[in-house]
Amino acid sequence: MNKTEMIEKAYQLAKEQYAAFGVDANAALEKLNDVVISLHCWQTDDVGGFETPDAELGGGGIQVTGNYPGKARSIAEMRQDLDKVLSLLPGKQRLNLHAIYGEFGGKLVDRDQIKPEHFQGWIDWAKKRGMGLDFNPTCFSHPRADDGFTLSSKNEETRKFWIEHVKKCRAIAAEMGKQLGTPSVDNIWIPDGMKDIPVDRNGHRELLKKSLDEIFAVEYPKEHLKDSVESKLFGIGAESMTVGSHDFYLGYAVKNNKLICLDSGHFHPTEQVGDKISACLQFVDEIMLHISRPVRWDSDHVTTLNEDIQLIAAEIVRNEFLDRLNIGLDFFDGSINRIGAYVTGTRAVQQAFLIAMLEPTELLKGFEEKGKYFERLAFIELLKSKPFGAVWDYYCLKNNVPVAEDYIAEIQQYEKEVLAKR
Ligand code: RNT
Ligand code: ZN
Repeated sequence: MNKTEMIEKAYQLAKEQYAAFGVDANAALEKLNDVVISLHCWQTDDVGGFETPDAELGGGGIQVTGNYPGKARSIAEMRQDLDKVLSLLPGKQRLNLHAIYGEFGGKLVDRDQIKPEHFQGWIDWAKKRGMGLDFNPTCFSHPRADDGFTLSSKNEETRKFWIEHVKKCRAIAAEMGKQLGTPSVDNIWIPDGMKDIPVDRNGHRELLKKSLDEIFAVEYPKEHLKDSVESKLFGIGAESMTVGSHDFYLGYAVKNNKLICLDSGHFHPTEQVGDKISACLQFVDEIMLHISRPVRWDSDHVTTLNEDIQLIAAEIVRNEFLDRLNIGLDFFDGSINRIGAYVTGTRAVQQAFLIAMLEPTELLKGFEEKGKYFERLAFIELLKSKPFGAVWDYYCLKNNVPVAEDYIAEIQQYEKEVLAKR
């Protein structure tokens, strides 16, 4: 039997096992095509951006560790890397850009001066690939953010500067959405917070609210732009207070009809983003997700197929929430092959969705509603050993992307031929 025959045979057997629970594996694979993941561009270069030749991530309470060779040094290299990543992923993706990844033509264009023209190259790039784009203001790695405050700064000049930046970002994102025919999510995250016990929490939160109100006073068509706000519990060097906490932004999003962005690394370790989805969706229309993996003090390890991610996917699939979720990733690891980080992390999230789609939800719900909690638990455990891997392999085969471990060799080859020469 050759490899293809083996994959097909394994799939047929797996299909029968799922059918015994009333699950149609073919239908699950069909549905998996609706899971569109927005790839965060910043894993290509450790959140450096290309405003200046030597730009690096600085401050903002986030960090990239590691110095693995092969980091993208230009937008051309970044695009080459992204194309490699896309070639190794089944299904559909979008691209999530940060403002520091504009094409500024070697000139220093300050953040309050950026324009859609600086991103036209990206729009054309995405159009050619049939992809949508998402966007993010960059309110860090800048002298005006060095004191730890941006939109909630008590320095009026600083605050105005960042308001202008975020306004420009919304205009850029709206233009992306307009040209690409799919709304662009513009996600606002700011690092504002304090290392040590603050006294005027309220003052900063009033300022942040005021800044956001001013930013959102400009209206754009919904078909072009969706605004989202991202909360955080704490950052490195901002351990005692984050101005944009979850309470703050959830309140803001509900009151002002915005999207709430839930980053899985931004909560207390015992909280689960999967649990928050159905809570938030009672009150907001849509959610933006930053799927990541928190490990101790770091919120941004490469995603793996862990229980947190599986709960997120299960909650979305069980409730048919896919069209209300904008799924993005947010991890940055400079200590391993960066292309490998993308592909492993994205495939893990896709697998979580596949597992969710192979769940006999009605059966489990039936146990739950009858109070048969032992049976519910037993089935949840049983499902863990069902052959979802065979279904996944078949999906990759049908999508003409490397199956199972084959993608590893492709990345090793790319490292040898491209990355090692940088
Ligand atoms: C930071 C936030 C934010 C950033 C990116 C680079 O804690 O998660 O989303 O990771 O904007
Ligand atoms: Zn995030």
